Amino acid sequence: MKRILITGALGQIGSELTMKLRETYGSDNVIATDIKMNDSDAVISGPFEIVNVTDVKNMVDVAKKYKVDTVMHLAALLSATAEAKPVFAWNLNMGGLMNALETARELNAQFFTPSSIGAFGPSTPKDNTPQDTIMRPSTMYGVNKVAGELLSDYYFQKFGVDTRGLRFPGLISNVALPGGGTTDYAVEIYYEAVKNGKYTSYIDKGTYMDMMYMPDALNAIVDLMEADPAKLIHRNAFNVTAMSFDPEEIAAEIAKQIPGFNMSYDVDPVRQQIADSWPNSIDATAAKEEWGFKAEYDLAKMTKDMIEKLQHKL
Ligand code: AKB
Repeated sequence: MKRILITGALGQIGSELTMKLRETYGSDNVIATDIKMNDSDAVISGPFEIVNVTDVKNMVDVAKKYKVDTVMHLAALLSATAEAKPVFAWNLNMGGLMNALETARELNAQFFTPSSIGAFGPSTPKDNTPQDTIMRPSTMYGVNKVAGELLSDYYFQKFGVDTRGLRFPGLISNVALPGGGTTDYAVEIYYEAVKNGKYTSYIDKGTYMDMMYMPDALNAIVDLMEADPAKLIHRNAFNVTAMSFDPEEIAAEIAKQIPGFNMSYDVDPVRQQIADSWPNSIDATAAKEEWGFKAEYDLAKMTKDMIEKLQHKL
């Protein structure tokens, strides 16, 4: 049985991961933390603490209080926000990661943190991007993610911390909204389709990016953390993906469920440039071979589920 501390527990991944881990390992064994508090399920369904990830003492004290054996560090700025506030992003993303790794080292805990397709850059092969390839990102977020992968490897090699990570594509969910990402359009489009029957995309047609539905992302985290360490060659971090589409393809799929759905474009140059620097599609073979990664949702199955859930919720 694990005893897990999660940072960024009220974010897009954290809100759902907290609930999934509480179902799997028991409510009292999952300590949700964030910089703020609200009345969401992640706060009321088990232990919750305010933790500022830039304060290592704060994080270590909470980890010791609950005697955790696993740290899952999710608190970070996403790509578009990081591009707008690069110095703040460096301090939060790298400082927070360093503190979380130190917490794991001090408690001899297993460690997870997400990397991203943002770790790749313009000189990376764009199609079927390999696990091991050129990584020279052109965004602050990407620089943080590559450095984070290397730092996590360093903590494994130097201090024996059991660090593991995933290069997530855009994650699509219907519980908590993402904020400040480049792939967020693929979440917003569902909300706008259900509410108003139309959407104006800030990403241009023909721009392909990898995506994954949140249930597959949560399963991937649990499966990777449970994987036999002897079989892991890569650790930080594995390419994972479930689909790759452009705005036209997701719009066409939504139109099958919401007839008359209308898509227009008002391209945001900053986020478009970020998207253009990322792969069209990545290769998840290493994750499949080393720990059995699989995704159940393709674009059609995800779209059906998203629309059904949002029609109940909105
Ligand atoms: C973003 O768009 O910044 C994130 C990501 C792909 O890492 N969703």
